[in-house]
Amino acid sequence: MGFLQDAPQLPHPYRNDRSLLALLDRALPADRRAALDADLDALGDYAQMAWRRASTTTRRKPVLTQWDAWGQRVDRVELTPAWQEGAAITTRHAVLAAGHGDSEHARLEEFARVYLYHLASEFYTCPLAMTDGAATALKASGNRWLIERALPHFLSRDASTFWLSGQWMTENTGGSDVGNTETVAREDASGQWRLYGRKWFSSAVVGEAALALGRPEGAAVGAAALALFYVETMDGERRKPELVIDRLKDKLGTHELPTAEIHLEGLPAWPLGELAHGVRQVASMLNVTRTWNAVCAVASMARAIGLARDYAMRRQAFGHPLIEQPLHAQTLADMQAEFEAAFALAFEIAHLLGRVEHDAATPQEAALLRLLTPLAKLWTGKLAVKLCSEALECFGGAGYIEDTGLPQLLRDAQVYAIWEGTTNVLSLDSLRALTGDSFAALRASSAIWLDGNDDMHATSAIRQTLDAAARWLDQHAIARDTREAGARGLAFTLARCASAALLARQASWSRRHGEQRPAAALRRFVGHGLDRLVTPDAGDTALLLG
Ligand code: MFK
Repeated sequence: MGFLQDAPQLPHPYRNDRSLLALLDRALPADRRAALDADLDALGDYAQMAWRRASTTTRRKPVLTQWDAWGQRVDRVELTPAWQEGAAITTRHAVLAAGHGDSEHARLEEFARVYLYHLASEFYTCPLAMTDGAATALKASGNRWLIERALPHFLSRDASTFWLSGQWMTENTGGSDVGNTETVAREDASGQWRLYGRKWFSSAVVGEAALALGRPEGAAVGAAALALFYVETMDGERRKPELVIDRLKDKLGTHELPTAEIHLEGLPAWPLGELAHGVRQVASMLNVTRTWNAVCAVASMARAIGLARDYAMRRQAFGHPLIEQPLHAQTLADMQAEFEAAFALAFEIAHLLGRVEHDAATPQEAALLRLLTPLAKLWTGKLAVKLCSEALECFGGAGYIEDTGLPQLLRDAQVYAIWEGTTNVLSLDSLRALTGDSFAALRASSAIWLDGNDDMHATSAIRQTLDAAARWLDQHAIARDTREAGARGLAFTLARCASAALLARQASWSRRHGEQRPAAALRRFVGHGLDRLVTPDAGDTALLLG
């Protein structure tokens, strides 16, 4: 019995999350903060229930049944209990609807819910993210008919009328290079557009609608000629026959999420706007789903660290609890500092998104949001893998054993760096953003966030690293290859600087309220270094790959 160990317990994800509590206390007016409490508390309860349920039941995957016993094509997908509860939890706690309220704080209030719901939902948040993105893209399109038809469903607070929407972009010819999309849009004799093609990753196949890219028949090749269409997938209780599910994917993680390969065989479709520039039209959706990605990545970090910390207080080794062992405590604190910085960045883009959408933002903040969105997505995606891996190690061998529920954290985290644009695609997107005023906006905003901060070492490290980034951008202004090869290093550097400056803002506020932890997180995070700039050497790259 010597090796019998206490299982880690999940601390209440809302009541015990000091980063979330401090953020909401700082950023929200008191009345809005108070109004949010009940939903967040309930979502925290649900997360604890889901963790206990997962620990005591055999995990299941969705099952696709393509044919019934009598030879009818049915394409029925059986879902896990968390997925079956998804619409009820989402609508009861206004997870999506909150983000489309009439306040500049709406997005922050939405993403606080998302953060708490994400892991308990078993990645039901993936189609929720796309539904949110679809709602945003529809609003941006100004297409009154589609807005009136779909938005009441997407933002419903009633499970019986709630619809999920997908985002059908990826094809086996295209992947990240969406311009290679082969799906064709044809107008039939009645003037109805119909889509024909194959979508290779569809994560909302159980939804009722989707936004899909297609090339109007006869249009030119390339991304600019693609158009963005709205489709519906159901005819009453039955899936439309023009939508065929070929199979569910067998993935490394996110097993409860039924990601499918599908065929469109003349599925009726409605263009959102002009019959071109679909990528530009879908960009507002991508920036929303990338925000979800960042917030969900920090939710995974919080879960991994929360469990590792709890376990460190229970597990005795070498005569002491792990938490009292200096190197273990150091490791956990290092993880906590990185997490707090990532948390600050992810929620800053959430809050900024709401400010921009409600015309409460300055032009500087709008430019800043355009840059911080890819930075937050790419950096939190990578960090989630690193921290979940480190957290598993904190459990020793138990972290490698499936029925502890811990390996799933790492497997699932790997997806954050891939979907919604890989680290490299997002690094190149941040270069795209830097062609505007966004770097100047980052410097000016950082100066504001650092105002009143008394950690002179952190302040000077952030300023010096931003100066170094500015020099790097100047040096590589012309040489496109070097700039692209170094884009990842630049992106990590800017993400770390922005996060540090945001932590400094939180530290100043928290110190005034008697809380020293964010200041310690800032010191530790800056101590890990901010500068990740590289000067690529094309000759060495060729030698290494030759
Ligand atoms: C639990 C968390 C939930 C998360 C949800 C998970 C859902 C998972 C499902 C998926 O994974 S869906 C697939 C995800 N796929 C991608 O994210 C695509 C990756 N590729 C890119 O992001 C490319 O950068 C992109 C296709 C968007 C653009 O590449 P292109 O074809 O080279 O386009 P181009 O010419 O650079 O840009 C076209 C226009 O869009 C330009 O505007 P203009 O036409 O006015 O010049 C760009 O400025 C604009 N644009 C591109 N990205 C933008 C943007 N505008 C604003 N924001 C952006 N991010």
